[in-house]
Amino acid sequence: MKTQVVIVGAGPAGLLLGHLLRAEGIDTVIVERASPDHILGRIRAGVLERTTTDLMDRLGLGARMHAEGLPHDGFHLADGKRLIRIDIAALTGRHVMVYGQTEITRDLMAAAPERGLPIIYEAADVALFDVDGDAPWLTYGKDGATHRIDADFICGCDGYHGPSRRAIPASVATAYEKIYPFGWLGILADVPPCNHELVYANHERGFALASMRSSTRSRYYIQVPLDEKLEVWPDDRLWNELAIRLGPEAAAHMTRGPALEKSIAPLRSFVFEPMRHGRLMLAGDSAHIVPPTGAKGLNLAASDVHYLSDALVRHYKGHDNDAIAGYSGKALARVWKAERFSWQLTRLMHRFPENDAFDRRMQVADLDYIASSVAAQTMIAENYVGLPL
Ligand code: FAS
Ligand code: PHB
Repeated sequence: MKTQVVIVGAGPAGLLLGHLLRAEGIDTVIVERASPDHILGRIRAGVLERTTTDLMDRLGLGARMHAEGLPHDGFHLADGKRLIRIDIAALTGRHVMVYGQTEITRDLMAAAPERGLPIIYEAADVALFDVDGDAPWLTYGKDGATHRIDADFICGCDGYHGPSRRAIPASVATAYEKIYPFGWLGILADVPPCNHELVYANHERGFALASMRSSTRSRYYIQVPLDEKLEVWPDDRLWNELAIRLGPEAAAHMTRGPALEKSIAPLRSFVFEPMRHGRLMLAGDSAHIVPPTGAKGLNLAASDVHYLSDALVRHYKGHDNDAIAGYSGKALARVWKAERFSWQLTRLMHRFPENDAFDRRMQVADLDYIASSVAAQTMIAENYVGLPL
């Protein structure tokens, strides 16, 4: 098969990019390892920046998001005693949209057939070739045969564990990584949220987050040791711990219920440079990972795709090759600012094993300062809603 752009990965980055290119008449194929059900079974992000919702609107695929999503004008930081509201609407003039990544993925997958965006699911052993030439190609296995796709460009949207990043020679690449000494244990339950907005809590016992997917479905997280096993967290123990860590105000309104899903995710900060090598471009988690504390992961994938689709359209429509050459630098400038915010909020809100009493007092003083300073709250708010593109 020959096409203009072949995309590896049908997560949010690959699906958004594929739709944006097809909307401009650029021939595009997506090659995805998993089945649609497996992709939709992954519970991930929940908070969308305007960057992401604007892309869905630009594609004319935002109707369900606006009908079922929850616009939020603020969120809370908690220190075990009180809630500190960050009024993002008053401080930035913007809001965020609470609408699960699963639903974004569902909307994009459903629209692919009618928009001429072929997605090859259950494609095994994807391998990339000649990415530094001007005729890259890839192979994959399906139905007992090996298939080849030749393209002008390959876009690696295959997440942290995909093959695309590894097709860039180590001699030209630099990877930056910080692995946090804890993970997040998440629970999804069909119970109403304990608060109408998100609550990020730093408690003596550790971090907790009260989030949601709708007015009847809640998503909660607690910080757990890296080697924690799900088996030691039956639902009752988890609900009790959430009530303690989120503080009395949130706990008073907490409804308990059986877990629909429970999982532990490790936390890391990771950036891979460059995000382009020859005719291979990386977007989303294939190039960077943030701890979910700042709700940036999915939204960074969207901003990468905003820049990358623009560069590819300029290449094909305006014969402007500078845009392709400039993609990596442009995307990384925004990536590093989101990495900073996510790292800063993670340090502020979590208990690190090496933290001593002084470190704890610094966190408490930090939260106290934020509670009293519009400037401090504005810094947090403008990063949370998403910095300008
Ligand atoms: P994705 O990982 O979503 O998609 C990559 C796609 O490539 C997948 O469908 C995968 O099957 C496919 N693929 C991989 N290898 C392949 C191969 N060899 N061949 C073909 N296809 C291949 N972000 C937040 O903002 N908030 C959160 O709460 C949050 N929670 C998260 C929890 C977990 C457990 C994880 C892993 C991530 C979480 N994230 C969160 C971040 C997450 O939302 C990502 O930022 C987002 O999925 C990025 O989208 P993609 O870049 O498309 O990568
Ligand atoms: C979620 O709802 O899954 C969520 C929300 C905000 C975050 C992380 C996760 O910062």
